[in-house]
Amino acid sequence: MLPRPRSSAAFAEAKRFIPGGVNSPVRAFRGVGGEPFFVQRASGSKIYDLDDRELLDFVGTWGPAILGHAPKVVLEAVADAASRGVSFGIPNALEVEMARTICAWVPSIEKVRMVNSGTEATMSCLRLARGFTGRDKVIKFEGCYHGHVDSLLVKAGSGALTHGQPDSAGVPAALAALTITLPFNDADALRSIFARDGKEIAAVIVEPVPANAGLYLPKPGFLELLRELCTEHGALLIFDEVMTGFRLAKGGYQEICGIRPDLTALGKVIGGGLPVGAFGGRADIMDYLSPDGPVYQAGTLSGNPLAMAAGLAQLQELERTDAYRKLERLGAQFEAGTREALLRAGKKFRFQRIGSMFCLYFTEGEVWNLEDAQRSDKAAFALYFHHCLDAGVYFAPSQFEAGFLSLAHTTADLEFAGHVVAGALAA
Ligand code: KE4
Repeated sequence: MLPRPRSSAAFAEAKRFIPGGVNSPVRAFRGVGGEPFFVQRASGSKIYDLDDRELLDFVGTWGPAILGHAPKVVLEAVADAASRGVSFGIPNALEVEMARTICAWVPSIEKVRMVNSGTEATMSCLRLARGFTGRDKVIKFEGCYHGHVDSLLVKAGSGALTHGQPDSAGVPAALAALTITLPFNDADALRSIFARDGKEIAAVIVEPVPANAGLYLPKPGFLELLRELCTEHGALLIFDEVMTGFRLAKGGYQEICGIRPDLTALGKVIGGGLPVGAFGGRADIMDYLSPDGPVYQAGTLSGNPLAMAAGLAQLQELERTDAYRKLERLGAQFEAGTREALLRAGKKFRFQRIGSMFCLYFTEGEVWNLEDAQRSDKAAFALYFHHCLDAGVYFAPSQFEAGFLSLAHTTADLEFAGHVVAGALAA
């Protein structure tokens, strides 16, 4: 690992005041060892660390940077909005424009409410589903991560999985007992749980493309079965599209798979890099929210004008530039480069991709669920990660995270990444 003296000094200082030296656990590099670098600035597909090293970025602040870092359209929109004030706590037109855009882009969303993070979005979906159905039990899938919601920090993915805390301390056993966890893609397990508890289930929450244990895909028919069983038993289907929303298609993965969830959680891309989440769905359900309905949900900075301006500018740019076709082309090029590198190194590791999201698992077997993903060789992944980082390519610092491409990635960037990956695999 190359020395990064300025980042090391900054990290030592950070650890004096911030738990683990980070404001979010996955940033601590515990999944790969070593210390995190500190960012000085970022632009386009590149990040520049405190030691003035340039890094080609495949994390994209965990998904929001779909246009690349500091896109001009977003910076200008934020500056313009800021000139009129940074927060009002009173309705403003930008909130309505964002709500109208989301409802136009995601057909299953008839009404939507803005929040400040993906966690708030999923947490609100859960409370709303329980309030609407009058039921308490929820189903989630092992390895799926829906933010640090008490009810959903049960066999969770992402940082919880990386740090071996999929069942976090501090979550009351009585509450965790209301959360049923099943293996993803296991149709039999799903059928039997609904046969046993169907009338007690308020909702099923799922990442339609789980990307918090690396990246794996739904087997044909699995999400359709989920929709069918929820409808049959009066449970709500919640798609957590915090990561896939506006990333895989204008209408998220639900546009691709053609399944209409009852509620959808959104985040990341929608904020253009500023703190934004949202949740929406059927109007009859959303109208259960305060002030019209009995389910309380609120937020001082929800619909913040700067965040709305940033998010709208990003979404409008995606629509203007035919983004999803370009992102698919970039993804295919990156995949071809990675597969060629694997071939040259004589490695049969599992590369999985959808659109601009990908994961290279250090296992040769297929990966359809958490159990498959955990067969990966984490130590080998850590060596690969640091080899790439030292060579100037930054992948997610955990085997249990997805990687992201942006519209700022160039053909030259991807060719460079291919060479670095080949070197790391051959090391
Ligand atoms: P936030 O509360 O972190 O904005 O969103 C939580 C969340 C909800 N649902 C899905 C599908 C998510 O992927 C996330 C957050 N993703 C992680 C990355 N795997 C955020 C990175 C972090 O925790 O620092």
